[in-house]
Amino acid sequence: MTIVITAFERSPDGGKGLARDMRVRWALEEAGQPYEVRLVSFRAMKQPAHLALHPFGQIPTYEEGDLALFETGAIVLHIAGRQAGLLPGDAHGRARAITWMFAALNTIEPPILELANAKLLESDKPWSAARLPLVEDRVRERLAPLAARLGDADWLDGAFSAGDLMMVSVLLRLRASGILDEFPTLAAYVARGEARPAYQRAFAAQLAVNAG
Ligand code: GTB
Repeated sequence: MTIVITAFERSPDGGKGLARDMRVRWALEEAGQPYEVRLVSFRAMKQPAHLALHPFGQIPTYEEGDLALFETGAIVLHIAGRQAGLLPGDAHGRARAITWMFAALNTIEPPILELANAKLLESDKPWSAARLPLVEDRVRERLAPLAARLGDADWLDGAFSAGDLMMVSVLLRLRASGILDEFPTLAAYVARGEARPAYQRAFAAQLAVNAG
């Protein structure tokens, strides 16, 4: 059954891997699953055909036969559950890897998104300069315990898992802010994720869309 995902026809980052189709592409590459990509414009994302797949009119979506999914957490979990390599074989290890996926999405990503929004949407507000350091500190408050838990390990809980895939995907967005470099072990962790051949293939594929 062919897997079809959606991605931006023209990504605002020009294909630097920051849009959320990247984490789905990466998971599919790690799982060795071929897939096709349907590109959608910002306008098309809000039309009924796409809204039937994604109630919030966003990318990415995932279709496989009569299954249609949205939300990258659910999509990556679905992919990881069907192939070896992204989730450990033992039940406890599997549950811990899924816990890290949730930690990435529920604990680490929100302050990072808040920072992105503060820079993107609020920079013209008179209070922006006063607020920004507070938002940056909220990110640091999450990264410090994450770095402490990672320690000098390569991955969060033994072998690379979907938990690492999601965590690296979330942390990547911080690079431009300089905050990631304040935590050298996390910067190295992200670089390890990016160095994986599956990541490289996914990155090249989404860059090709935007370069074309
Ligand atoms: N919780 C959902 C998930 O994880 O799947 C969030 C999906 C989401 O935010 N999708 C964004 C979207 O479709 C694209 S990734 N936005 C359009 C809309 O809401 O109308 C967010 C994103 C976009 C661009 C960059 N960039 O260029 O740097 C980074 C991240």
